[in-house]
Amino acid sequence: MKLRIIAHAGCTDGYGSAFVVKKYGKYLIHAPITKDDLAHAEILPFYPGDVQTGNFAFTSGDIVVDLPRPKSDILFWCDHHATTKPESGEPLPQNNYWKITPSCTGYLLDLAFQNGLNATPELREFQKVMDTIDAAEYTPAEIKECYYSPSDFNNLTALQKIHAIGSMFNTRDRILNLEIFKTLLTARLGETPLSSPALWQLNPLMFYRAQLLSYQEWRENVDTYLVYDADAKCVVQDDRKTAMTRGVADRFYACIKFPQSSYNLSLKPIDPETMRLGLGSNIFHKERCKVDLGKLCRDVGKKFGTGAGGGHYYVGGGVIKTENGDAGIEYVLKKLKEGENK
Ligand SMILES: [Mn+2]
Repeated sequence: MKLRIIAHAGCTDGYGSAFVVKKYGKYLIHAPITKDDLAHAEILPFYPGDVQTGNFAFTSGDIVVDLPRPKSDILFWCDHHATTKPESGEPLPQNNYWKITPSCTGYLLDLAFQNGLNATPELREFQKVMDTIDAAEYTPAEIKECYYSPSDFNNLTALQKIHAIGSMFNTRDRILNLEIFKTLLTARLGETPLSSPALWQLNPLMFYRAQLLSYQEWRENVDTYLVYDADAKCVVQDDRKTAMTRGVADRFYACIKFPQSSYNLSLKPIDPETMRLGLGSNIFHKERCKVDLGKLCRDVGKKFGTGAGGGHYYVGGGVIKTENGDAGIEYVLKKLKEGENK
């Protein structure tokens, strides 16, 4: 059977999810598929909007993970985003899974464990760090370890190792990122990415060293225009205010620089017509988050874009039209302020 694994592009959890279905699919997919089918599955990195717009023709051999559920029948679907919750009353068909969990990778591993996969210490460790990364459950010390230079590159923790792998498909070149994402999943897979020889031969440390320098460069540039809106308790990063974006975005910098904040909002031009709006809560103070940010982003995508938007309670994103940039920011800040006064 011709299989395709369609996973969340540019996302470490998307990568981890694709890894788990490819390696342990026989514990997950109830269908007559062989090890060979899985080993030869084509890898397609997609963004959530690619599924939501409905322009892609899915087939009955498609495995979709960490992404919204396609409208047509596919082989297997698993997701953990609040905004992709299936309508209530509609029972999910076989091989379809949805639940709010810290990471989709961790959810898939739990399903595989239930079906007889032996939960080895390495698999457990992989699951734990994927949950930390995707649910942003880092301690401030872990953020320092993963986003600033580690004291010892030769003795990375499991968390740092996964960051090093993620750095390979988070360069400034989108096409290269997609190619690396596919290549990492096409090579022979070890027990987990932490110990896959083919992957570590590609020298993730080289990418990670560069990424950490790129984070630093980005932080220095963003310092010139990152502002704090005290009324909305929100840090605002409007990339239209910089002539040139430099380095690679450190998505938790706002929480480090403005510890008093509850939220952070970013607006990034994608092309002349569209911009990406990202919204997150302060990861060290999630208790301050009074608004369902995934839902708000879904509204924003519908109201100011062409419909792409969603996420989790504590973090979300969406695509808006360039001409709606100011209105999108204003709307979000207004909703955050209303949340404070509720
Ligand atoms: Mn995820």
